[in-house]
Amino acid sequence: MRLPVIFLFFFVGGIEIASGQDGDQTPAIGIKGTKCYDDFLRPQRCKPEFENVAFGLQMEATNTCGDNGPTEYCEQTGVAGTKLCDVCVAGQHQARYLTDRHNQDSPTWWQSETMLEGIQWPNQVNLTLRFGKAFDITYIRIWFWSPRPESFYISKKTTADGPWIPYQYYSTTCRDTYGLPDMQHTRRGDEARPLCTSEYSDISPLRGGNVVFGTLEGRPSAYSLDATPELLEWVTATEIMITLDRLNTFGDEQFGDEKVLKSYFYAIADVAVGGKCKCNGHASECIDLVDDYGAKRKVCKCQHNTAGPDCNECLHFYNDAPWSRANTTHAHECKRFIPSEKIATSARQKIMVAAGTISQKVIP
Ligand SMILES: [Ca+2]
Repeated sequence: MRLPVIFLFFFVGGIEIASGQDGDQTPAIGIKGTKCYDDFLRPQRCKPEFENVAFGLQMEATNTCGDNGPTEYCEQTGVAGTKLCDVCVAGQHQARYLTDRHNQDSPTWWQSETMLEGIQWPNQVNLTLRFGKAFDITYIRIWFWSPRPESFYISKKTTADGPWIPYQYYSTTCRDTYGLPDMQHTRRGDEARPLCTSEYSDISPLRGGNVVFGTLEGRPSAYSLDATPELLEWVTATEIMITLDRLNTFGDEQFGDEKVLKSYFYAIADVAVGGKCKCNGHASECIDLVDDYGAKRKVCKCQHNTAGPDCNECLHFYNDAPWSRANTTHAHECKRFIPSEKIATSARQKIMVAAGTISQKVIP
């Protein structure tokens, strides 16, 4: 049974939190960025617009129906003994359909091979999405075209060559499969850790079930995000991976009937990632940069005399103070560096003035 659409949004230091599990909308996309200077040209914290970071990005799948030759699959109708079968051929349900324009009336979808080809625990299917730079992620929404899995999890990277960090587990068997308790909240001071919930792992609905992972949901310090470095790091990702571990079944696969095995597979119509290009409060937009090899990637259009892909350093000669992230009360604009020799000369002259060895007039 489909549950009503429930999305809760609240603003915490400029980051929106989405929650709720069943719904057809992609929430909050399109919120405009904020300006880096006010009307009096004073620097202020700024952010790029809120977007679906996944849209149009090619997701990679470790398994796709049709890639190893035509794959017959049968649809779950929910009625025993009644199965409509079809054949998936190469290109028909490829991974690019995970992140194309989502039309819920006639969706396109990615689909795996079936249980007959060995798709089931402990064999995994991984779906990977690389952003090419850091983003502040608010939610990840997965719109299933098959029943939701019995067990799957989301992980992320925060640097290109860093490790995969678990983000969220979904399982009816949290303890047995992932060694975690089934819970939906963290404790204050221990908030950057993944949770496991069994709430969204039923075999029903057979089609159209959503899972929305709000990165700050159930984390007490979400209300003071700016003052919580571990959560600022928690929402940061350069790539995400969805690992599909175990299919949901009606238990009828144990008899080995081919038609039954062909009726179990993963299918996903849309993956949306709501977030903002991470610029540490120093840019109001991200722009596409084409490298020498023609590859396109996003970089922040840095303001406040900052530089780097995430405005994560000061411009050359603007190191008067250490680089810092902008916050609601202070933009932490990088200031022009005054060479130490000049400072030393100035200090020396002040000492000489104090000592009465030179006149005040000679000091510029
Ligand atoms: Ca699609």
